[in-house]
Amino acid sequence: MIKGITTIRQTSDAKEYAFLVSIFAALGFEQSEEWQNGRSRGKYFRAPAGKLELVGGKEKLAADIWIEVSDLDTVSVLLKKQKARLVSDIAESDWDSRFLVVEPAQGIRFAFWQNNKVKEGAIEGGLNAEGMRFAIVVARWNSFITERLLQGSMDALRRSGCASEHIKVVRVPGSFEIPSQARTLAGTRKYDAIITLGCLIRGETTHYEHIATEVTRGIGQSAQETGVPHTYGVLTCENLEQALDRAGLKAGNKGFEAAVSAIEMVSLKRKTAGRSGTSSVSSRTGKKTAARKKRR
Ligand code: RBF
Repeated sequence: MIKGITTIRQTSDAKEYAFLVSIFAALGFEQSEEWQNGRSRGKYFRAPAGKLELVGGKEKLAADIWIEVSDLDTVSVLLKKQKARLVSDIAESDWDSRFLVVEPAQGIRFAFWQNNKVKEGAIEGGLNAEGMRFAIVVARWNSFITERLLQGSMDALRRSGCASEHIKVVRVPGSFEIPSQARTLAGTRKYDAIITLGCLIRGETTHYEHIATEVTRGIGQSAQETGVPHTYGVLTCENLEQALDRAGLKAGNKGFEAAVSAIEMVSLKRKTAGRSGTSSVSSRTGKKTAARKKRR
């Protein structure tokens, strides 16, 4: 009998209508064609699921439309980019979630929220690097940037519990040389993951695209051939300013992020690789497994 729920908000003028449409489009909602009749127009935005929730008690609700998302941080960034008025930025709720409230038009409020609990049945890697071994391949070209990426990676590994003696840093001349060295290191089976760091700047490099493509492909190929996780911290930037941003200023440090991803991938591999897992080094002890010994 019941088929669906639609909630409608009436905007006050064409400008407000266009603004709200642009926000919901930017957030990635599935949207319909616009309908029009003599007096009005409208467009709907569809979410994968909907429900009607009744609440009792005295708590004052922050909004009457609650949109559940998988990545609240990105929603916050997108809303700010769109210059939508945030009533309150991300805060913890007392029901194991985080939420923010936005009022992009006078009197029209939405709360976006994300459940803190990992979905049941989903497997994710952890971020404890104790006992893990990493190799970091770093290009000397644009060392002003790549050394900062390296500092970021070391910082992430140490903070996550990786012992300094379990981190091997290997320098290569430029980004083009990263894949072959990564492949060599992965082949030794001494490392749980390989972190690759480099910096290509379009302004300086006539054949920028070719190098970037080759480096990316080569690193991916090494990961696939060896089954050893490789993470990608090779910046491909338009200019030095952009590179500086990504090496520790505005946009975070991509070396740090590459190291965190490496830890997560090692942990994930330990959880998901079955008996036929491609690694022939015991992920926990670093000792050769029976399968490896047999092959020799
Ligand atoms: N390596 C980088 O890591 N980043 C660069 O921006 C970069 N630009 C280059 C520009 C030219 C014209 C050339 C010839 C090389 C460049 N390289 C760069 C070095 C390259 O990755 C490699 O180390 C050398 O070509 C030696 O094989």
